[in-house]
Amino acid sequence: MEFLCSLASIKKAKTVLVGVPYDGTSTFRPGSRFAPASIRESSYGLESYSPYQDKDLREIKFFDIGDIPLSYSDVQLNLKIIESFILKLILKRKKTICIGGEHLISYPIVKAYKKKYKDLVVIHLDAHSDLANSFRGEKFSHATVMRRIAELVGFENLYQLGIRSMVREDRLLPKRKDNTCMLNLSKSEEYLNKIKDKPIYVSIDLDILDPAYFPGTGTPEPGGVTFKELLTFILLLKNFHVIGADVVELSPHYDQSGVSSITAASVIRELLLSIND
Ligand SMILES: [Mn+2]
Repeated sequence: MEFLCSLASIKKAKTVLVGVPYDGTSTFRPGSRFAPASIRESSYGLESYSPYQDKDLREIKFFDIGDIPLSYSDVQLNLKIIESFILKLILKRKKTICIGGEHLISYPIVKAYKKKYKDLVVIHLDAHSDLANSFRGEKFSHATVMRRIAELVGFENLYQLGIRSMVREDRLLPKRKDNTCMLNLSKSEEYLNKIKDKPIYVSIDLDILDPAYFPGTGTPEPGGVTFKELLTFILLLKNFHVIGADVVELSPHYDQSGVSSITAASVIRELLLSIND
């Protein structure tokens, strides 16, 4: 099953939706590997028209390519598979929106983008800073992913929004005082205006949302933003040069109501409509 209103082929698509069903390093509560299928299914409960943007999915050209075939046991192998899959799409001049999976998937994706865009900037929305140098002995984990990404693009090119779970030492890392908006999304516009001439990659960990709106996730954290606050951020993106994005960390089975999957599908609909041009 493909996402609502996907084109039948990749040829004319500007944006490609890619499922990355990997949760191999999830420590607390795994299950995000089930997110891509759940989001696609939930997309059929939505209308294709967005009243927020006065745009319709039928008016834009995107293609849902399905899931990347992955191994479940070998982290490094999976990172390589994801990177080369995404790089091929970038070289075909496609934007990608990847559906996780856990947050570690952002690392190989950003690595692929960095090969084409030397001045790449990453905007990271999350409840968690994900800045640990290693986590339970592992360098590559959902809890270290932004540290690895910062090493790739430079701390000065990593902006973080909505962070409300971290260790004090994270604040001492380079540029964290200037480039981190704690607790909410209030600095979105300020940050975007600083980087308006640069290619921007956006990584959205859905646990930025308050668990009241989004309980279906592995590491829920109280005190989050509302869906409308996240939407305001997504709508801003249409004025900037966003070259790719990911939406990660839905674990559908922790929300029996199914609202979390529908929320994730809504976020993807709005992202598709906002960044497709
Ligand atoms: Mn998180």
